[in-house]
Amino acid sequence: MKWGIIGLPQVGKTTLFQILTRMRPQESHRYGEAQHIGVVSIPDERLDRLAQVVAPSKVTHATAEFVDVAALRQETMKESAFLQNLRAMDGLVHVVRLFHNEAVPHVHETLDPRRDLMNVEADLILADLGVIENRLERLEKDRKKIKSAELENEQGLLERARQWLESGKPLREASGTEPEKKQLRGFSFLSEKPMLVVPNVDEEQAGKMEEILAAAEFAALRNRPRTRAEAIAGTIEAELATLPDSEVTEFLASYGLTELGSHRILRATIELLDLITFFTLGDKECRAWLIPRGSTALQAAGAIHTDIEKHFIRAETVAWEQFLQAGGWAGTRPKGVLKLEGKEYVVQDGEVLNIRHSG
Ligand SMILES: Nc1nc2c(ncn2[C@@H]2O[C@H](COP(=O)(O)OP(=O)(O)OP(=O)(O)O)[C@@H](O)[C@H]2O)c(=O)[nH]1
Ligand SMILES: [Mg+2]
Repeated sequence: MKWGIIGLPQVGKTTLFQILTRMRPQESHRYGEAQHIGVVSIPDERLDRLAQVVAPSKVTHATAEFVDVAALRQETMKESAFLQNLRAMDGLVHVVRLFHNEAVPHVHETLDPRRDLMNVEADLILADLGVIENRLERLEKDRKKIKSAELENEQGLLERARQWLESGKPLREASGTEPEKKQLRGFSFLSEKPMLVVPNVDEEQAGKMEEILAAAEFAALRNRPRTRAEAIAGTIEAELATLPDSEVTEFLASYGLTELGSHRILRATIELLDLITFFTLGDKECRAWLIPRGSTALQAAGAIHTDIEKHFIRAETVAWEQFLQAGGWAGTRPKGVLKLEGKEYVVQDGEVLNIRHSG
């Protein structure tokens, strides 16, 4: 799971990166000039509780990767390296400035989240239109040389996508058949990626996230497919990221907050990509894994290791609560809560899996 943090200059992208990764940018890897990459361990209380029962040598949470890319500007949107980098992301986090700070001028001088949202979306759409134009030109040439239904289909699909984009709508909201969507995904269009909008608000607004998200420009996002909004108060959360865990709850409460912004954002990214979690619980390692919803037991095995997938025999499954109630693996057997499933079994969120395999 790889997310690119995008937005206009000076809106709090690097601040959000620090909040999520608890890294100061100079500590993180540098790729190119203004880009930071960080891996975030995704908190999951279920795994923590399961691990208490199993007491393994190691507990491994699922992870997400966040990339703090350079600001979207006219110039950067023309750099192919910049665009290529964005195309490699699974989703985009768009930080929108709502905070007041005299010391930090806004590129467009005034605070106007609706305008900023539209401008950034327009940039993504334009970049996609560029890709489509190029591809259509090529197709035109190829079709003069060879007659092929496949090329004809692709041309039709791209022309429809172009029309959609020209009406000002992002591809993530376009409808289409599964094969069409899959074919479009092959182009890694920017406006096709799931989008998490993150309004970055003033300290005084920290306790009023609900009200902020209810404002017209953000409420409108709610009904859009594969789009979410989750606000943060950048300066507060950045300060929190430096505190020991024991002090976090109290600090949050003093601002009227109940949960870390990073937790809310991580949850939203998982939901946007429609992922579910399953657990493997061994004496050596207890671990959480993310897989697409609807994945089979065989695919879950493949997420762990291709060898386990190849030599799959059966999967023993048990819901995480039942595992806790049983007090561990030994307890699951007499209680009869363990189910034996085959390759085609569809894994459910929060299940504990023990994959039996040969070799
Ligand atoms: N008051 C206030 N200032 C903030 C907030 N978030 C960020 N800032 C300040 O705004 C400035 C820009 O923040 P960054 O996180 O560096 O913004 P950025 O989007 O990464 O900026 P560029 O990478 O230069 O485009 C810094 O001086 C931050 O301290 C916030 O929530 N409130
Ligand atoms: Mg930055």
